Amino acid sequence: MKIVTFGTFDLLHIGHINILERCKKMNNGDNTVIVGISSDKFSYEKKSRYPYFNENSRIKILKSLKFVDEVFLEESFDKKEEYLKKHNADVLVMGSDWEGKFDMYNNICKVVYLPRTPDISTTNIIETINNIM
Ligand code: C2G
Repeated sequence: MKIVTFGTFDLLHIGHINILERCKKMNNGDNTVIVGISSDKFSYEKKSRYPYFNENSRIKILKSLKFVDEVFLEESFDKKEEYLKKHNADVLVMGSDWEGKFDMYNNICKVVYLPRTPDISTTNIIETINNIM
């Protein structure tokens, strides 16, 4: 199956790896995992701050992972339909923080929300390190 997922994937952590691993292994398959990585500009629009690592670094990091087969830049929410069609997605996977938000794409592919890994996020890492320094 072709699995498409989206995210910023800044300061890569275990929560990111867990969701990518579950995409790869979903339905006991050896799926093709295609990741739409938020561009720096799109990340700023979502979170009012730029990612710590720029989009070229984040693309290179994600491409080097064994659970990831392809990456592309996600430039806006509005282009999701275009991206899903272009990549012939069978499944759109997102973490449960996005529960229900992408149900409108059920006519293009299956939409699945997976539980987030508890107690870790990029924001949390930045805040913790800021408090130490
Ligand atoms: N994630 C997770 N567990 C965590 C942290 C993140 O499962 N502890 C998942 C998120 O739910 C998401 C993916 O990892 O599916 C990437 O997380 P982010 O980089 O925070 O992605 P985000 O900025 O929410 O971008 O169009 C959708 C967006 O581009 C999603």
